[in-house]
Amino acid sequence: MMQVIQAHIKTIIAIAAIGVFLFFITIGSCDKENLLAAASLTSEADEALSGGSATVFDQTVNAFALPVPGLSPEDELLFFVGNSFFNQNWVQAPSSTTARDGLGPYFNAKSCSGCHFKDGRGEPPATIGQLSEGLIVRLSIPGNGAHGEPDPDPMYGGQFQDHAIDGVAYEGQYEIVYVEVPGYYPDGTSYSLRKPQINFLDLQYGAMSSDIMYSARVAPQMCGLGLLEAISEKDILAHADPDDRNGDGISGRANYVWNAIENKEQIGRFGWKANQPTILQQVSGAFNGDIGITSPYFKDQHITDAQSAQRKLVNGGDPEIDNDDLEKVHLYSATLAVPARRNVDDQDVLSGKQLFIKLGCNACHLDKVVTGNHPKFSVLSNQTIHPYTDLLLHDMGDGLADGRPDFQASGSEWRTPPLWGIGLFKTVNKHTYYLHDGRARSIEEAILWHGGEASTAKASFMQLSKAERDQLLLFLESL
Ligand code: HEC
Ligand code: HEC
Ligand SMILES: [Ca+2]
Ligand SMILES: [Ca+2]
Ligand SMILES: [Ca+2]
Repeated sequence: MMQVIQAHIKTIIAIAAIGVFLFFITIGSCDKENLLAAASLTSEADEALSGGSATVFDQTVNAFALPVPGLSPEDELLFFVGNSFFNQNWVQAPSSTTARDGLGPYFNAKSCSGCHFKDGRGEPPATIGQLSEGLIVRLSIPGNGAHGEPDPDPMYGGQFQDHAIDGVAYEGQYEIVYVEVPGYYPDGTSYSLRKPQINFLDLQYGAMSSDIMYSARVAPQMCGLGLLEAISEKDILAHADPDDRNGDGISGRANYVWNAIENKEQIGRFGWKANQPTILQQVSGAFNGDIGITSPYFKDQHITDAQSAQRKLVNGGDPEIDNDDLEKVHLYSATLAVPARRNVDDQDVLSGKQLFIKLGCNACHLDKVVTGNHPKFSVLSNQTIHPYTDLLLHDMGDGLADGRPDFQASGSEWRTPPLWGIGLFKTVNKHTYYLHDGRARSIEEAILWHGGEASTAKASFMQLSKAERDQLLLFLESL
């Protein structure tokens, strides 16, 4: 009996000793130098499930292209028909293929997937005059329309189309030229950022307004959009801090934009400046502006009064895509699943995750959000997701400013983009261009462009050791 008790006491002492040992290791790890030597870190339960149960485990070129698991068989069928509408090229009317004629007269690409290739991230053009692989240039002049929308250029409208159907002159061409801006980390490591400059060329309809403002934007990855739509307005606003009352230098605010389909003002969620309230309006707007296809919601061809000669051209029907087919593309766009994270248990990835929080990146790139009720797809409701966005606008400083307000977003404000999937562009899209206009050639460059409200986070990133910076980047690659 005595021996048993003694044995127990020995065990207790041993456990206590291990406890004290671990305690000191933990204390030590708060010290920056010791981060690498930290005791083994563990991932949270379900950490890999970025989209909750709307997550898929494909890591191939199809990682962004799959439906959320658990759709009804009818919806799954609509998803695949929607997918073919998303991929197919529209053709000039008149044509024997009446289901997909009506391209243009002005356009940037012939299909959605021309820009959202494999539902992934678009890229800036490599050569002048090529069909867009994801970049569009929005235009406006100072002032606002009746619903707070940007005022279009009288001649070229709200978007610059560098393509047109046979017999019509395109609006013009553009080139993007880059200037290298070198810099150094405090530890002496050098880097270089490329600053883009757009030049309009060969304008076919006269000069643009002298006070023209323009904004180049690449196509975002399409995954998880329905989940973002399912987040309640209340939960978005809970993170807004327009007057920075908590004094952390970060003052996210919602964009309020016009829902032209339901005739009401609403929080914007989609697009780089959160200038679109719903997936349906974004999709209909894309058909209209990017491809030249009219729909029940955008009944007019995307041409300005100054271009009204084109109204007499043959169109592809009235409207060119009907409600049924539009709904299929809408369903498709709302039910693309989110790819699961990779390497969540890797010690460097886990250290990188700790750094992400320590640097305050998650003040804007929220790591955990719970969706509300999705009116149509219950699989998207009440999901714990890791989108790494607050869907709010932040002033990102002069370096990233486009100088073109969009509804209530100023010329230097951008919506925090979701970071889910950003480690897969290389696989899906064969490039690693980041930020609104694809100027960053790597995730590292994207961080180095942060300014304004994110200045402190950027400065703290720069203060890290090279090994720590690599850990943070490994974490971001795992998203
Ligand atoms: C010419 C290139 C191009 C084409 C073609 C195109 N898009 Fe886009 N798409 C973009 C760009 C650029 C944005 C970001 C727009 C902005 O920020 O103002 C975008 C944004 C979106 C978004 C919002 C994504 C988000 O994360 O906020 C959706 C949804 C979308 N597009 C769907 C479509 C659909 C559906 C089609 C086909 C009807 C289509 N797009 C065609 C370039 C394109
Ligand atoms: C004040 C809010 C804020 C903070 C803090 C912040 N970001 Fe961002 N982040 C943004 C916004 C807004 C953009 C988009 C800017 C643009 O495209 O011009 C962005 C873009 C990015 C991108 C590129 C995403 C893409 O899809 O192209 C990455 C990567 C990123 N941030 C990582 C980080 C990291 C890492 C940190 C911490 C060191 C951080 N961010 C801190 C707001 C923030
Ligand atoms: Ca048309
Ligand atoms: Ca135009
Ligand atoms: Ca604040």
